[in-house]
Amino acid sequence: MKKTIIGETLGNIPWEDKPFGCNDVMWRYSGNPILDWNPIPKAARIFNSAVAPFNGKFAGVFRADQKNGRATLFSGTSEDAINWNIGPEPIQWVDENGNPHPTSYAYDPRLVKIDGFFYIVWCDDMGGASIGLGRTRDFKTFTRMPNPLMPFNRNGVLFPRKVNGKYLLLSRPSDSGHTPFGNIYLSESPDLVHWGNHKLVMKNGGQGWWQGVKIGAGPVPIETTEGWLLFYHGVSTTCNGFVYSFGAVILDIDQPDIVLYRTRDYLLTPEKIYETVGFVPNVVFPCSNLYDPDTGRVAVYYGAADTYTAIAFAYIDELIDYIKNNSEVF
Ligand code: BMA
Repeated sequence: MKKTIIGETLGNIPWEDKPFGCNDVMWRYSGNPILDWNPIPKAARIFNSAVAPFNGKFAGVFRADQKNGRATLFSGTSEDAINWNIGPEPIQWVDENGNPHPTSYAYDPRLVKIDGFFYIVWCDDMGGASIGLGRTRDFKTFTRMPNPLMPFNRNGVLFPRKVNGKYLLLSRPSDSGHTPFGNIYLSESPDLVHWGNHKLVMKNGGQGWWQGVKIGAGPVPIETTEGWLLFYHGVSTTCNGFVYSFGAVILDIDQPDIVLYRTRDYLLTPEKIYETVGFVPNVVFPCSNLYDPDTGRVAVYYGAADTYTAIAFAYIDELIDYIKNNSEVF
C-alpha cells in the first residue's frame, strides 16, 4: 500500500469506520463527545486540547476551564486516546532551574514531539494574549521556555521537525479581545528562543464565507508526500456571533509559507448538538491530530462549543484528493 503520511506507525490509533452511506470526507466518532461537562472536580469544561502517542499509549495536555472560569492546562494519560485520566491539579510549570513558574491563564494547547521532548505551545498571558512555549519528557515535569512572540498573538503551532535547519512556528497575530480579524504567519528559529524571518502564509476570505472573518492554524501539520497537511479553523460572523468551522490546507514541504491547495468549503462545521449548544455555541476548534502512515488513518481532536472534546476521522488520501479538487488559493 502506498504511504502518503511520512512518520511513525501508530497501530493503536483510535478509529471507527466511515458510516455506511456517508459521503463526507470526514466523519464524527459515534461516541462523541469524549469529555463531557464537569469531567473532573476542578474543571467545568475540557475542550480545545492536544494529545500525542506516549510509551505505546497516549498522553495529552488539556485546556480546562476551572470553576472560577479561568482557562488552565491539565495533563492526562490514556490507553486508547478516547477514555482519558486527567490529573486532578493543573500543570505545575517550572523554569529552567526547577523553580515554580506558574501561568496566569493558559489555553488552546498544541503538543508535538521533537527529538525526545514533547513541546507544548499555548495561548499565554504576557501582559496580554501571547504564545507560550514549554516542554516535558515524561508528562510529570513541565518546563517553561521563553515566549516565542510578543502580544497579541494566538494559535501557535510548531512543525514536527526542523525545515531547512530551522524550527518553524505558525501563529495568528491578534488583538487583546475577541479579535475580528486574523491571518496565519510563519516564523523560524535556530534554537526555539530567537524567532524571526516572519512570513505571511494565508489570509482569511475567498469564496468561503466560513473563513471570511479570521483563520488560525489547528493541529500540528502532518508531513505527507504531497506537502504539509494543516487543519485550520475559520470564523464567520452571524447576528448571533462568531461561528467556528474547520478546513485544511496543503503547504509546500520545503517552503511551508507557500500554499499549494486550500479548502474552499469547510470540512466540518457545527451541526451536532454538542457543537451547536454549550458554553459558546457553534464552535468546532481542532487542536490536535493522530495519524498512522500504514493505514492512512487520521483522527482529529477538536473542542466543541467550548465545552466538550470530540474526535473526527478521515483517510489521508481522501482528504488530499478533496482539498485538491475543492481548492481555492488566494
Ligand atoms: C477563540 C479562542 C478559543 C475558543 C474560540 C471560540 O478566540 O478563545 O479558545 O474556542 O474563541 O470561543
